Amino acid sequence: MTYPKILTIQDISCVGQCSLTVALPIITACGIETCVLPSAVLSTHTGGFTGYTFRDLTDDMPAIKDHWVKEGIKFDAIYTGYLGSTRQIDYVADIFEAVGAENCVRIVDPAMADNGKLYVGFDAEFVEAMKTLCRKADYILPNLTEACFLTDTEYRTEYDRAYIDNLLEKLTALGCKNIIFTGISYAPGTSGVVVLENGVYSYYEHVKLSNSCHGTGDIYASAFVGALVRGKSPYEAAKIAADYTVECIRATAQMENHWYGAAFEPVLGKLIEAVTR
Ligand code: PXL
Repeated sequence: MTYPKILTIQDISCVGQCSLTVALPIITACGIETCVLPSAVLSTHTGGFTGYTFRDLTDDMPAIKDHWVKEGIKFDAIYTGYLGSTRQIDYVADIFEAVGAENCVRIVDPAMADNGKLYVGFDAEFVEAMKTLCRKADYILPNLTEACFLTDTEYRTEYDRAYIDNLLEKLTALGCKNIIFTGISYAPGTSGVVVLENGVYSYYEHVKLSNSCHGTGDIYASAFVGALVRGKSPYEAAKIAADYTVECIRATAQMENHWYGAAFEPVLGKLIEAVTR
């Protein structure tokens, strides 16, 4: 059995079922050694809580990288999510170069926006820096809002295939290689994921549940990374991640007052089954 080692760089939101508290268990459950570099520590995520603490860890990054280089530590994949500052993006680009093993797969989730808006704390300068990181990735996983910010395109809630194709063309022109474009709905009651692999378009449609949950982008990206690193094709990994995310949203709908995240734990078994099949 191959035993890949990956590095994920994103924040620790101590409470809130997102970023590292989602990525670490999900990727680990896929049978992959998962190393972490926390970009920041927050008491909760920023989507709906107020008064949260925020400890930016940007200044710790160069020394952590230097230590890994000294130890000869290399990763088979590097996956980035929510990053704590614009300056941090330069350090992450450096980490991509310094500790990527031969054939290292670099996956960037440009986690910075949803529902037409940037998350609290992000600005145009951050978006510009994120464009440069996306160019360095083998896979990016934007939602519709993030794709619009990355391409300076107007965000629409109603759209057609031509609108999505235009976004894909602009992302490709920006230098993005393979694009896993989540939450794309062409018909009422359904949603789906567009996979643009080496310029070839495919689409996996799935049911759209009425309750949307915070943090599903992180669940999706983590499951995609887990399946991809386990050797699934990009399309198969995109499908596995979509089916798993739908199960998480369904499980959350059974719960009262669970507004801040999605219950990914009770259905982890289904993901393990899908990646090991
Ligand atoms: O799920 C994305 C995310 C990650 N980390 C923090 C966030 C968010 C979204 O709001 O606030 C801290």
